[in-house]
Amino acid sequence: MKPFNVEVNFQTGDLTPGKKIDRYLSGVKNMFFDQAAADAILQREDPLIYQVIYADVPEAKGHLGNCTTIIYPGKVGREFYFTKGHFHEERGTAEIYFCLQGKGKLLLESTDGEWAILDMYPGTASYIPPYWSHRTINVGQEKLIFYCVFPADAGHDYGTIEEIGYPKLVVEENGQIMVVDNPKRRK
Ligand code: M6P
Ligand code: ZN
Repeated sequence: MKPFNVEVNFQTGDLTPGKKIDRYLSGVKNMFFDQAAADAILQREDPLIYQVIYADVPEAKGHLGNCTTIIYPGKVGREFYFTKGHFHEERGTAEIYFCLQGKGKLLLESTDGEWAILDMYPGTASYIPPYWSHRTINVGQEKLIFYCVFPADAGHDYGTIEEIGYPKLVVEENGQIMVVDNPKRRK
């Protein structure tokens, strides 16, 4: 394999050349707290919630996967748009998120059940240690754009989060961004 460049556009989040994955509400609906609010939106439209654009890197040991993520501004009920969130299949692998645009929160939970939340704004480089699941949330009015680097063979495990959810929700209450308990959390 030969060295190569990709070009990252800090304003749009485009990564070229790259492979784009679009996540629409219909595909991530079950992750949101307020299912009635999600259904009401889906009656009218199926909004694009986020996109991930991956550089073409082999998913093999020794390589570094990298991508941009663009989360659109919006809410389902009171809950801000977010990524599904995942553990790495290979639990002992870390990741770095470097924020390029917008205002976000990074919600994390470890396999020990400890949780944490970090602010994301242009210039923050968030370190996600091994054994911590991670979800990003756009709490701003603009797109949230960040660049990620991870061991290319880390893999995504969505099942655990789909099953038990996160202990916290990030919602808007009286115009304020609030981190509240998730009443639907299973564990
Ligand atoms: C970041 C990385 C990607 C991940 C994406 C979206 O860009 O962690 O590996 O796919 O966020 O998050 P999710 O896969 O949880 O939807
Ligand atoms: Zn990850």
